[in-house]
Amino acid sequence: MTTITLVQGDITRQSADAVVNAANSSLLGGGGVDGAIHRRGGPAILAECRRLRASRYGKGLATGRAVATTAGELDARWVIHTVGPVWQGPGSDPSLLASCYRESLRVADELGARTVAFPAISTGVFRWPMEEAARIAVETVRDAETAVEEVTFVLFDERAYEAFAEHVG
Ligand code: AR6
Repeated sequence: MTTITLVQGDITRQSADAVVNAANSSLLGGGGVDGAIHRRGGPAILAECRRLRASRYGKGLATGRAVATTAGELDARWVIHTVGPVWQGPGSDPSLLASCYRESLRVADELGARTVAFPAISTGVFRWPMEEAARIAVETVRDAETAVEEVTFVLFDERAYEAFAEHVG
């Protein structure tokens, strides 16, 4: 059983075996969580992302997929980069958002990570409504077959925290 914990705060201050980054397919950085992780984690993360782009991920990382790098100076062993889907309006297919959580946990299992911190993927720049994104995140983690013992959702503000709390009993 995976324990689900909620924390309000900055994911770059979280200790975990693996911290998940809400990246984009370029893997070369951006704003939001991505910018914060690269800033605090230092240049080793970007250097490894560039190597991934020069090798296995020449076309970038597809939406819904995940890949790991060093966590640089973060208090973690790995950053798992995943690419959330951009909200396309009502009726948007939630399967790629669910896939981000499932694939990140699959990568965590491959690495042997037992504790994983997630942000609320796609709920910032990618505009996914928080309430629905929270439900998808919690249900997907709850249903995942994984050896990860603790998943911590690190929510930036109170609204996000409350949205996740609705689904974590
Ligand atoms: N810690 C925890 N949560 C945070 C932090 C932080 N330091 N900073 C922002 N959030 P976003 P996305 C929250 O935009 O929607 C980037 O440019 C934020 O309030 O980081 O998946 C990438 O390069 C929101 O609730 O990710 C991509 O291009 C949530 O984290 C694109 O944004 C996710 O917001 C990805 O967009």
